[in-house]
This record gives sequence, C-alpha cells and structure tokens, in this order.
Amino acid sequence: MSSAPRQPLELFAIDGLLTEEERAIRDVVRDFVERRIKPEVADWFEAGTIPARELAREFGELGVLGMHLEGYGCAGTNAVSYGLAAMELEAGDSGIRSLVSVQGSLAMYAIHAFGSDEQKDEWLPRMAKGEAIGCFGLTEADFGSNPSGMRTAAKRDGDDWVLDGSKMWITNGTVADVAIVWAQTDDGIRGFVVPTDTAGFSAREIHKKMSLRASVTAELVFDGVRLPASAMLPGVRGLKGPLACLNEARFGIAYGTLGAARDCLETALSYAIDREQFDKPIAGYQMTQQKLTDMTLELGKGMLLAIHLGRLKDAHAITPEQVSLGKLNNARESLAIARECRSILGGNGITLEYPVIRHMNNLESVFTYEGTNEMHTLIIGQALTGIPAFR
Ligand code: TGC
Ligand code: FAD
Repeated sequence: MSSAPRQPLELFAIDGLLTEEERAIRDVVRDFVERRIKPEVADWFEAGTIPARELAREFGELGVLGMHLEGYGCAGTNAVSYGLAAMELEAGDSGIRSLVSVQGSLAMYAIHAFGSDEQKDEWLPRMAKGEAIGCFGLTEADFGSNPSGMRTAAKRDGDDWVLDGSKMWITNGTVADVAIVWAQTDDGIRGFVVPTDTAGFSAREIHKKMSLRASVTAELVFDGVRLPASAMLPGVRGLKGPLACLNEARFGIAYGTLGAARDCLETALSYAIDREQFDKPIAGYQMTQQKLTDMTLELGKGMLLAIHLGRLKDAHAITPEQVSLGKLNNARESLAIARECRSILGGNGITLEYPVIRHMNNLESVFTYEGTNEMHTLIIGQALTGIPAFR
C-alpha cells in the first residue's frame, strides 16, 4: 500500500512543540528566504559575492538583527524563536545565517552585554536596522582553537589605547562599520569597539574559498590604531568575554545547521521520488529508503535537542557545555546528512542547480568555526570527567 510522501520533520510533529508566536516568526523568515534568498543564492555562491549592505537593511526591516536582545530597537524574542529564524536563514545558505548571527549574536551581543551606555546608544539601534554592520575579531592566524594565546595587543598611551596586530577569518570584515576586537592588555584580554574608518585599520577579503562563498571573510590589520579610552568594553575582562559571545552564536548554529540539513533532505527526498532508474523511482529501493530514514532520524533528533536547549536558554538555565552538545551534534550530523543527500542526487548532486553541494561545502566551515568538532568534544569531555584535555 502506498501513501502520500511526508516531510521529515512532520513525522516528528515538531510544530506541536512550538508556540503560535514561534511558528509565526519562523514562517515569516521562511517566506523571506524563499522569496529573496533561494532564487539568487546559488549565483552569489558561484560569483563569491553577496550584496551584504542591501541584505543587512532588509534583515533589519525583517527584525532578525539582534532579535533576541532587549531594547535599542531589537525585537526581544525568546531564544527558541531566534533559533528557528537561524534555521530558516541557513536553509537558504550558511553564509546568510552567518551575516545575521555575527551581527546579532557576536557584535551586537558583545556591546549589549558588556558595553557602556554610550556604546549601546551609538551602535545598537543602527545595527538593529542594518544601517551599520558589525564583525567580531577573535581568531588570529596562529591562534584559532586557542584564542588565549592571541598576540593582538592594546597599549595605553595617555588616556588613549593604541591597537596593533591582526585577526584572521573574520566574517563581514570588509563590509563592517564596526569591529569588536579582542586584544591583550596589561589587564588581560579586553574587548574594543573599533569603527572601521579609524586610521590604521584595514581589511582584506579572503578569496579562493570553496565554502561560505556567499559570505564575506576577511583578515583585519591594526597598525597603530588609536582609540579613545571609551572604546574599551567596560563590562568584561578575560577570555570569558568573547567565549560568552560564542555561547550565543553557537546556540544559533545548533539550529541553523538543521536548516541546511532539512533543505538537503527535502531536496533529496523529492529527487528520489521523481528520479527513475531500472524502471522505477530510486526512492523505491531499500538502500535509498535506508538513507532517507537514517537522515530523518538524525534531523529529528537534532531538532528535539535544539528545542530542548532553547527551552533551557529561555529559562536562563543553559550551560556552555550544553551549548556544545548542540553545536557539536547538529553541525556534525547536518554535514553527514548533506554528504548522504549528495550521493542520492548522483551526478546532479555536484552542480549548483541543486542546493545540496552548496550546503555541504558550507557546512565544512560551520563544522570548523565557532569551535571545531574537536574543541566541543573536549568541552564535553571536560564536563564528563572534570579533566581539561585541551593542553
Ligand atoms: P578556559 O581557561 O577554559 O576559560 C577561560 C575563562 O573563560 C571561561 N569560559 C567561558 N565563559 C563563558 N562561556 C564559555 N563558553 C566559556 N568557556 C570558558 C572560563 O570559566 C574562564 O573564566 P575565568 O573567570 O576563570 O577566567 O580557557 P582555555 O584557554 O583553556 O580555552 C578553552 C576553550 C578551548 C574551550 C576555548 O578557547 C574555545 O572555545 N576555543 C575555541 C575557539 C572558538 O570557538 N573560536 C570561535 C571564533 S568566532 C567564530 O568562529 C565566528 S564564525 C561566525 C560566523 O560566520 O557565523
Ligand atoms: P586550528 O585551531 O589550527 O585547528 C586545526 C585542527 O586542529 C582542527 O581540527 C582542530 O580541532 C585541531 N585541534 C586544535 N587544537 C586541538 C587540541 N587541543 N586537541 C585536538 N585537536 C585540536 N573567527 C572569528 O574570530 N570571527 C569570525 O567572524 C570568524 N568567521 C569565520 C568564518 C569562516 C568561513 C571560517 C572558516 C572561520 C571563521 N572564524 C572566525 C575562525 C574560526 O573560528 C577558526 O577557524 C576556528 O576556531 C579554528 O581555528 P583554526 O582555523 O586556526 O584551526
């Protein structure tokens, strides 16, 4: 007996776990992605460019920039809604979700959580509208997984600070109006709010990427960048500052990756039903059904985990190692799903006519940034054993 095909997440009745408001926010973002992102993103990916400024303003109008923050023109939604928005954006492309999550969860969050009233008033309303774009500079060429070793330094000169050094792999770097830069000082690691038109600041776009091509990635260089005393983020000292921002973005990634995986799986499912070999749909073969079933299980389990983490976050009860559970599992399983879907599409799986290889290549970056697979494994290992094994 045959029956009408079902979408993978329908089988899990996920909608029943969401409030009406959460579903409404999700649907608005999904609609935007269908209309504005999906028709164009393969071309942006192929060309290695995105209209970042234009999109930032549109995302501002949509209300997704810093959407989980309170005040300053931000929407103040709950964490689950923010996660669902990240998921829909990443169903479009991981680079698009990156643009939004670096803006809201890293740059805006840093100012919101640790900034002075003046810094908040100056930047947050414009960033929420997408009139100003932010980036977040933690990683350096020689210090990725181990940011504590960073060499970028800010030294006091009278009341001013003078910033020297560089940052690598910085999303939004060449299109940003403001950079949140983490640097060594006599007082430990501190964050600085650096307008990118300050003398001595430069940004160079990184080319020849095979992943996150619809996203700006850059190197930042600080050559005697003179900043007023008021440029320092007063609210935090030490590595826990940037790591607290990463908790926000990693949470979004736990949802976001599932959007890319869902888009791959829905594409592969519909392809398998339409595509005939040996006189019947490839979806009619047991090996294809095994693939589709296994992927559906991982997607659904990842979704249940994400929603659970969202509920914990909304109850202010989430811990960093729980965020790591979500980032590690969902980035890893989404990448595996994308690769398996690629195989179902056969030769068609290698072209940008379908979204699958684009998601697959993007997820390689997502697997690495915001803490690699290994770093999150060690964070969870430390939580389990009490023994840090990073060094
Ligand atoms: P450790 O000694 O463990 O900790 C230093 C201080 O930080 C505290 N802490 C945290 N605080 C808040 N949230 C967290 N998740 C925290 N983890 C640790 C810790 O309690 C301590 O506080 P205190 O008061 O004692 O000083 O630090 P460690 O040097 O041993 O490093 C630990 C490790 C390896 C887990 C950390 O360095 C790490 O997470 N490394 C990975 C680096 C990373 O994720 N980089 C991401 C860069 S940004 C990015 O990729 C953006 S991509 C954007 C996009 O396009 O979407
Ligand atoms: P490394 O740290 O050199 O790691 C290389 C390999 O060694 C990994 O597999 C790693 O897990 C492994 N390894 C390292 N140490 C250990 C250990 N102790 N035990 C076991 N294995 C280990 N950074 C920002 O600050 N801001 C951004 O906006 C930003 N955007 C990015 C956008 C893109 C597209 C990419 C690719 C990266 C971005 N990053 C950004 C940087 C990203 O966070 C780093 O690439 C990541 O943290 C890994 O650092 P690394 O590349 O130096 O790799």
